[in-house]
Amino acid sequence: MNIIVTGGAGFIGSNFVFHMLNKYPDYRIICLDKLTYAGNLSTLEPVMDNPKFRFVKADICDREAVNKLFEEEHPDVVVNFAAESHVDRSIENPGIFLETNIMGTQTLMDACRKYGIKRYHQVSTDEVYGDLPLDRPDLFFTEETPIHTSSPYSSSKAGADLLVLAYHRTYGLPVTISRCSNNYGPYHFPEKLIPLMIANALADKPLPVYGEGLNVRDWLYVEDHCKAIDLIIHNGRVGEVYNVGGHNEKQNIEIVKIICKELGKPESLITHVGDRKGHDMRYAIDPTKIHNELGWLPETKFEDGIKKTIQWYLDNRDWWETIISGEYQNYYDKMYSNR
Ligand code: NAD
Ligand code: TDX
Repeated sequence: MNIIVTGGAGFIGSNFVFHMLNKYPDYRIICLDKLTYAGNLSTLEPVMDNPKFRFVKADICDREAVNKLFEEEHPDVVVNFAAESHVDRSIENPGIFLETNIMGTQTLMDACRKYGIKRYHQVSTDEVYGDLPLDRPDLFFTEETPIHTSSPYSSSKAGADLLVLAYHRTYGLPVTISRCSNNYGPYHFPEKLIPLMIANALADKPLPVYGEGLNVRDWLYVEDHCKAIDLIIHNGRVGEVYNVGGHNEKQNIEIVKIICKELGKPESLITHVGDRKGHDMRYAIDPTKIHNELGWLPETKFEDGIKKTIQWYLDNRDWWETIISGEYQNYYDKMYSNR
C-alpha cells in the first residue's frame, strides 16, 4: 500500500508517520509538507533513511506539484493532515486558513479523482460543531450534531468537510472524515496550550490563561488519534464521518495546575489574560460510532499521557527551544504582550 500523508512534518502527522512505518513495515509512506512555521523536518529525522519513507516539500494548493507526486507514487490512500491549525492565528489572519484548509483540500481531492485512489481521508476537528454550554454536561457532539462554527479556523475546516462529502456524493470519491478532539503528546507545537505552559513553566515565565480558564477541552493522547485514523482508513465505511474523543474533559485552568504540579512550579505563575475572541466554552465528543463499528477506544489514561508528554519535553529541549528562539518569539510577543 502507498499512502500519501500530507502535513506529516507537523504534530499529529509526524506521530501518524511513525505509527504507520512501525506497524506496517511493508507500506510505503510519502509525506507531502510545505514546511510552514509549524512544519519541522528535524522531527522526521529518525525515518529519513527508511527506504519505505519519502519526504516531498510541496504545498497542497500547488496543483502541478500535487499531480506530479500522484504520477510518481500512484497512491492507494491519501490522509490529509495539512492545515493551518491554530485558532488564535486564524483570528489575526483568516485568509491563509481558507487557502490551505479549503482550496488545498480541493486540490488534493481533484488529484484523487484524476488518478484514482482507494481512499481519501480528511483529518477534521470537533471544532466544526461549535461549542456546548458549561451547564449541560449531559450534551455531547455526535456525528449528527449540526455544523456551527465559531472561528475562522473551524469555519475553514467545516468548509473542507462539506467539500469532502460533496466530492463523495457528486463524483463518488471514496472518502472518510474523522473529527477529533484536542490532541496532546510529543512534537506538539509550542504555540498550543499544553506545550506553551510546559515551556513557560520551565523558564519560570507567566502562564497566560485566557479569561477565567473555565473553558473545557476533551484531551486525547496523539497516539490514540493515530490508531483511530489507521482503523478508519482500513475498515471505516466510505462516505462516513467518525467522531474521535477521549471522554477526558478538563478545564484549561485544571490542565495548567496539573503542569505546575508535575514540574514542581508554583501556581503563582498563572496569569489571567484577555480572553480569546469568540472563545468556545466546551468541546465534548461522543465516540460511540467508532467504538461500535471499529472497536476503537482511547487507550492512554490522561494521568499517564500528561506525564509521558512532560517527560518528552524535558528530554527533547533542543526540539522546542530551537523553535521558540526563532521567529516564534515575534509571534509570542505580538500575541501576549498587550493581552
Ligand atoms: P500542525 O500545525 O502541527 O501541523 C500542520 C502541518 O501541515 C505542518 O507540518 C505544516 O507545515 C503543514 N502544512 C500547512 N500548510 C500546508 C500546505 N499548504 N501544504 C502542505 N503542508 C502544509 O497541526 P496538527 O495539530 O498536527 O493538526 C493536523 C491536522 O489535524 C489538522 O488538519 C488539524 O485541523 C487537525 N486536528 C488537530 C487537532 C489538535 O488537537 N492538534 C485536533 C483535531 C484535528
Ligand atoms: O496561551 C494560551 N492560553 C489559553 O488559555 C493558549 C495557547 C490557549 N489557551 C486556551 C484556549 C483554549 O480554550 O486553552 C485551550 C486550548 O487552546 P489551543 O491549544 O489553542 O487549542 P484549541 O483552540 O482548543 O484547538 C486545538 O484543538 C482542536 C487545535 O489547535 C486545533 O487545531 C484542533 O482542531
